[in-house]
Formats: sequence, C-alpha cells, structure tokens
Amino acid sequence: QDGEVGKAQRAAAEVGTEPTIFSRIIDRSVPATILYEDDECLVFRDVAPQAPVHFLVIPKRPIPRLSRVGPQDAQLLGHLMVVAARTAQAEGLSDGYRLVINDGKHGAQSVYHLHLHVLGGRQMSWPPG
Ligand code: DGP
Repeated sequence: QDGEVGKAQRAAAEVGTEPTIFSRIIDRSVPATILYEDDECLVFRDVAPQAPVHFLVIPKRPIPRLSRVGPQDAQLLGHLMVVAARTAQAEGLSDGYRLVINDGKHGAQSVYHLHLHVLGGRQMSWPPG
C-alpha cells in the first residue's frame, strides 16, 4: 500500500532492528527544529506538518511504541503529556489542539520510537482517518 499507511506497514516489519531517526535527532546527528528539551524528553517540529502547528514530544529513552510500556514508565508518560501541554501553550494554541499516539500497524506508526503528536492551529474533525 502506498503513502503513509504503506510506510507505516513497512516500518512495522523492522521494529527493534535499528535505532530510529529520532535517536539521531536526540544526538543532533540529524537536524530538527527543537522547541524544548530536558533530561527526559525532546520536543521538535514534525518534518511533514499536518496542521499549522505540528510538533512531536519524544522520550530520550527509546521506547519503541505505546503498547510496550509498563508501570515503570508511568511517570515518564505523564511528563511527556505535561510537556506537550506546556509547549502547546507556548506555541499559542489557546483554542485547543489534538494529541495523537500512533501504535503499530493498525495505528499507522512509521517511526518506532514512541512519540506524541501535537497538532493545532486549525479546526480538527472527527473521526480521524
Ligand atoms: P508516526 O506515523 O506516528 O510514526 O509519525 C512519525 C512522524 O515523524 C511523521 O509525522 C513524520 C515525522 N518524521 C519522520 N522523520 C522525521 C525527521 O527526520 N524529522 C522530523 N522532524 N520529523 C520526522
């Protein structure tokens, strides 16, 4: 299948074999527009924005996907959401925004390093595709 879904399905076949592009953004060997960083997470603009504001919040620890997290990750996951909300506010998204986590093949995940999408700056619709 072509497009984003096809890319996601091909990526699903390679889970766990390689560090992802996001590891290279964390270590600065691939450039990105970074909005926020602390010891646990990094926030940067999505290279293919789907809304006027579209950024990603990732843990520095390379958890591959949401369905692999356990109770030991609860504090980190909460931190990612708090950072998402604070960065959304800093980006001026006072009329609201959407958080998305794609998991696995059916979720159309293409990069197997856990990430929260934050999308805003336009009216979203429901249901998502
Ligand atoms: P997902 O389908 O949830 O796995 O989304 C992965 C997102 O990552 C997708 O919206 C595009 C973005 N992305 C992929 N490669 C890069 C990159 O090299 N730099 C940046 N900034 N974003 C990337």
